[in-house]
Amino acid sequence: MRRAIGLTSATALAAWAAMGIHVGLAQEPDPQALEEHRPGPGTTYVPEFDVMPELKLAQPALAADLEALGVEPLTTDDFQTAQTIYFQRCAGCHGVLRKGATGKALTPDIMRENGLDYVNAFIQWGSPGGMPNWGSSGDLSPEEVDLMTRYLFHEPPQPPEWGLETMREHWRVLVPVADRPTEKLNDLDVENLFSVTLRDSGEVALIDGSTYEIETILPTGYAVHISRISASGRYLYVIGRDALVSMIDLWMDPPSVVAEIKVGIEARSVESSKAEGWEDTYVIAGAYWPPHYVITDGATLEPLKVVSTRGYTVDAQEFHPEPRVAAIVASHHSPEFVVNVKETGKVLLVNYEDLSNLRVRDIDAARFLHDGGFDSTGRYFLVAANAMHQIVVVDTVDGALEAIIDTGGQTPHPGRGANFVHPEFGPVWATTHLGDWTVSLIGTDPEGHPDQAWKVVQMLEGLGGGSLFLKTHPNSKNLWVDTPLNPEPSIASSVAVFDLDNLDGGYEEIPIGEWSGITEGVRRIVQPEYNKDGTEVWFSVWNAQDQESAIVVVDDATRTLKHVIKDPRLITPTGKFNVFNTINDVY
Ligand code: DHE
Repeated sequence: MRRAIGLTSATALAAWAAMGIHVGLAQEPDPQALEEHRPGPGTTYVPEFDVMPELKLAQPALAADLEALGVEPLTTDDFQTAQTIYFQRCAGCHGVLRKGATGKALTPDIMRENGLDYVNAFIQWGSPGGMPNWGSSGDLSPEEVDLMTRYLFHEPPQPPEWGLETMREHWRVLVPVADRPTEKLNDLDVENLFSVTLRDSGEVALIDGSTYEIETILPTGYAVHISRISASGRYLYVIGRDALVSMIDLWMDPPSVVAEIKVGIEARSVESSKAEGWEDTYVIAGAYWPPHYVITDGATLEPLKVVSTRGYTVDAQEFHPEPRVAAIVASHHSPEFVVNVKETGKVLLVNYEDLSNLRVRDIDAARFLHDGGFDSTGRYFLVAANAMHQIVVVDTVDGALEAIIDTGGQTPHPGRGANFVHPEFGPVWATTHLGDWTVSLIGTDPEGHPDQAWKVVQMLEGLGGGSLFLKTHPNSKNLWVDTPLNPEPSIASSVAVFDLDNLDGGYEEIPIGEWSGITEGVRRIVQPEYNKDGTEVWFSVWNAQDQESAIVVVDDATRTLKHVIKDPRLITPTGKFNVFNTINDVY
């Protein structure tokens, strides 16, 4: 018989009280405390392992004394269900191997020290440290809370590694280089093409920036995360969450996938070499699992070099078994990729001149690096250490840490950020925040404006928390900021726009969701992206898979609706990448 885990037992209440939460006479936390622990944008916007839940991982052997501890063994079905829930909800913070990341380590030895009821209370009620209240919020049923409690007392399953040989087995050249066109065969204005992620259908749409026509829709990996373009502008590389990199030849008529490689099990980043003399030579992809990056041939995606990111954290200098690769960018100045490693907090400058004698400059930054972009000169790379509420600045010319800045807001999330010249403080780079309504402007000109360099020179107040991306363009006087994860639907479906000449004047709220003409769904508005000339800004209206979505094109100068792109094939559009702006890091 399974032992019921009593949440109102003395142990559970002690656990809750130990977390510093008021426990009322009814033996349940008061509603206000509970509300503070609801999963919010900050706690739910963490890596989800979408592909791993599907894996049939071997169930580790059972510890002999588990039953004596009151933990009923898991059946094979229970194990698979718990594994799915764990990878979807927990692994992002606690790690695939449960050794801890932004969340605490959850290994069976620690569970045993805490005891069954304590662990159960944690999952049920959450904690002031940021653990969401999965049970009392209704996200997990009582049976699932019980199941997850028991799961944590079992050894974690070990997902497979993914070496060069496995990669080669998952590498396909669909159109060999010799069979590809020697000149552009289509009449597309490639520089003003947009590559649009159709998240839930596992495709990208290529949309003409002038006619708004969907030129083609191509099958890719699942939920492509980003698109990057080779320096020549010919090849488009996309990476799915399932770590499948697809290489699209934009010279073909229509543009087609010419090569594919699966570089691991879970991934988010891909980039192409951009330095002079190295245009289109290499592609790099970074994985969440296994924790590594891979350099491939730029024309065929043949895997050439796999490098693990396992190692020691920047602060405590403790070993971390699964440091995920977050943002990767290519330096335009030198033959280097800038690789950001989340859990160790290191920025790696990977010099690709000699892959057999790889030179990697290992820069101590801050933990949990996520997303970022260059300043307007392309010399400095700015990346969010989001859980530390900091921005790290790396000088890619000197190859050294330049600064670590407290942004003043909660959980910076810049995307690639936004560069413009502030009327008072000179060149700045902006980040929005996931955890509050602020936008921070950081001075980026150490020579011309030394007093402002690497300082937050101004903070703007936007629509609300749950903001992910912001964008401007050198030809624009606007700064657009989205709020797709705000819990209030009217805010999630609107954006804020600031006048760069009058930043103190506050924002104008633009109801993009309403402009789309779509009446169903939350209509989350995500990721502003400019056309090549900087005269239009495009927004995704991101609804659920079975609901209508769209792309809304706004005239930048007048801030008025210009066009709505609707098509039944536009399923869950999220990221959009204009070819010219992406190659040249214009943002
Ligand atoms: Fe992203 C960029 C990781 C959720 C849309 N996202 C990035 C980057 C990383 C990352 C590491 C930087 C890549 C680079 O520059 O090389 N994203 C993650 C996560 O771990 C997270 C939090 C959860 C997950 O499991 O993936 C996550 N991201 C999302 C979403 O839910 C979004 C809104 C929709 C989606 O498609 O999944 C989303 N992420 C994006 C977009 C970019 C991005 C559109 C690129 C923005 C840009 O302008 O460069």
